[in-house]
Amino acid sequence: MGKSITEKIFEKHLADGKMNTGEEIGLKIDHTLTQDSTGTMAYLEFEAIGISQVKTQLSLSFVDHNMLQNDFRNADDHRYLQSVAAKYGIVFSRPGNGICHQLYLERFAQPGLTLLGSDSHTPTAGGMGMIAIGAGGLDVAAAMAGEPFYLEMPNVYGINLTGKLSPFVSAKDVILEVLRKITVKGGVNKVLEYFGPGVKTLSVPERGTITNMGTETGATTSIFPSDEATRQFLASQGRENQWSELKADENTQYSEVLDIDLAKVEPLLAMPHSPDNVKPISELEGIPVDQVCIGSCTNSSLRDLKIVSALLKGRKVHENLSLTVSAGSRQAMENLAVTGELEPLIQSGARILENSCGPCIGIGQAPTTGAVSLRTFNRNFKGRSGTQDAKVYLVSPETAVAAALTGKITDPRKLGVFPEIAMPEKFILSDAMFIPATVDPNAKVIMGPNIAPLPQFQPTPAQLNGEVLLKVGDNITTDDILPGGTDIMSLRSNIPEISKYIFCRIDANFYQRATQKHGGFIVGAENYGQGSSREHAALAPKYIGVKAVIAKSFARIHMANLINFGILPLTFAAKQDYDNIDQGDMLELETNQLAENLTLKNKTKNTEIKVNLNLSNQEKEQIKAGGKLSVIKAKQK
Ligand code: MIC
Ligand code: SF4
Repeated sequence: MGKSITEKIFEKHLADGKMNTGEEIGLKIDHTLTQDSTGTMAYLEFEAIGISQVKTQLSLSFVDHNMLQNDFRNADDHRYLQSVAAKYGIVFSRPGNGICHQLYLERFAQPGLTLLGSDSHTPTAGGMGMIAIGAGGLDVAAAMAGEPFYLEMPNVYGINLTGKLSPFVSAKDVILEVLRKITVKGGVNKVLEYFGPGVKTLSVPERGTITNMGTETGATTSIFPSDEATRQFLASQGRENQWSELKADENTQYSEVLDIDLAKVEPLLAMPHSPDNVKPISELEGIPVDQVCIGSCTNSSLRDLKIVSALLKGRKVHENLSLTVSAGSRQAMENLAVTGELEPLIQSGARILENSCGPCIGIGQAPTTGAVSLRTFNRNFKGRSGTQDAKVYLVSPETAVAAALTGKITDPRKLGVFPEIAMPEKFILSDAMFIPATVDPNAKVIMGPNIAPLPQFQPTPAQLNGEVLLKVGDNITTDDILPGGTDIMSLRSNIPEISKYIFCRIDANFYQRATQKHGGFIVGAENYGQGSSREHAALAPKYIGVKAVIAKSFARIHMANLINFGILPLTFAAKQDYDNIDQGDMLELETNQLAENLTLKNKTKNTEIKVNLNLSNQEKEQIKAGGKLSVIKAKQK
């Protein structure tokens, strides 16, 4: 049987285990990346491991999320990150340089390598033919210390692309089509591997849009072959020597295959409040729009900005609507400026924002009350924009411009002739905002007053007792557990303070109740913890005494984060038992050496519920120790 690209890269990087689907394997990690809002914690953890420099080929630290400097906190975090980078051999991307995934794709991604990033959209680099995986900060810290990254060997799910996209239909519509078909949990424990004759019609940044948002299916990662288009992109970035060809063998057997004829893909939108709530534009045309935001790690490449510029040229943004544009990188912005393509944006009335995540994570540009906001981003969870009752739709750049010009949801194919855009053979390279890696044992790490010490946890006791502090439904996101937005995100390096906001948008009294009861249990349903990689959504609950989460199923990264901090991720043996447990019930669990089948006593209802705990031996060791950090520390000694 032939091998998929995924298997080929996994095989080359296999550090532990056997590549049998569902079994735990350890992968050697070549590159790591962090961004500021997960990075401060990752580097506090890395420092706690106690080694003198990173052991990876390349580690990068980006600042792109917490960009507002309303007070000292974010600025202090940036300074901390820069000082850590200078000490331990990490490349530092200065604030203002751009969004980690876009910058990484342009300047560092290389076919055949592995990347672990403390951000869930790290799979963007799969567009370059890499295995790029999102993980919690502690897993990235461990990888920087040379530890393999452990994961369940995923199924390799093939997506066969044929045909060619029609004018005004773009890569975003392709991934929305995938989401429409497989939903926000259809990718769990799978790598989405693209193949087929349609692949060559897509450039690397377009592939990056698709692999970026593969994250929304819950996939471990997504990957494209490395081919002539990859070579061309690397050449345009002055990195042709880093190219190598990568393709699946002819007779590869994927676990399943999804066929997509690119010629048949239409402009699509993901309706509020889930990325898989996808509808064709024909069903939604005419809805008045209040805001349009173009950018984010999904749609901010030079290709996307050029299309936006060409479509806006000579036209004005509708007077009832605000249009924002944020480039993914300084490089994209500079290349747009030198060809005169920035000017049409300015003249149209677009509000040009900094090269950063910005409105995507509620850092500025919150929509008006009840607004309809069309965004080229990847997530539209309720409240994520900063306005609880805003209705956020996810769209392509082409659909975004059509709405910006007409003031309502409009099929972009009505904009006339699709403009030709020319991509540069050689980009103007703009690397001045990267500070190269240095190792200086004497360098001082500078910590501001908002950076609190890492909490220490006790080993997990043999019996867990407590109340069900909260019962929630399906698809609870990490934004629900610990929201984004300016105020809360400035507390990312301060666990005692940020823990006050756990579940604050779902239940304003949660923190008070949980701390009064000295912690307890959370009950979730399907796909608990979908969305981001933020380990704070596990670390902060642990800090206030959450002992276990009992759910019907978990999202991959969040489950790993729970284990990393010693919270038991239990699944109902029979899903209907979800109905036999209520908020306020008193529970008791004999952890029984963390066996696979456990019995949960519901003391309030006087019943017993069977639950499962699927942990590898090393995960058991970590849970017993009260978290992964002490286990890694001991190993490094
Ligand atoms: C997101 O898009 O939700 C974030 C903000 O980029 C997160 C990381 C974080 O919470 O800091 C992610 O996707 O992992
Ligand atoms: Fe930033 Fe949004 Fe991408 Fe997250 S999804 S990395 S917040 S641009």
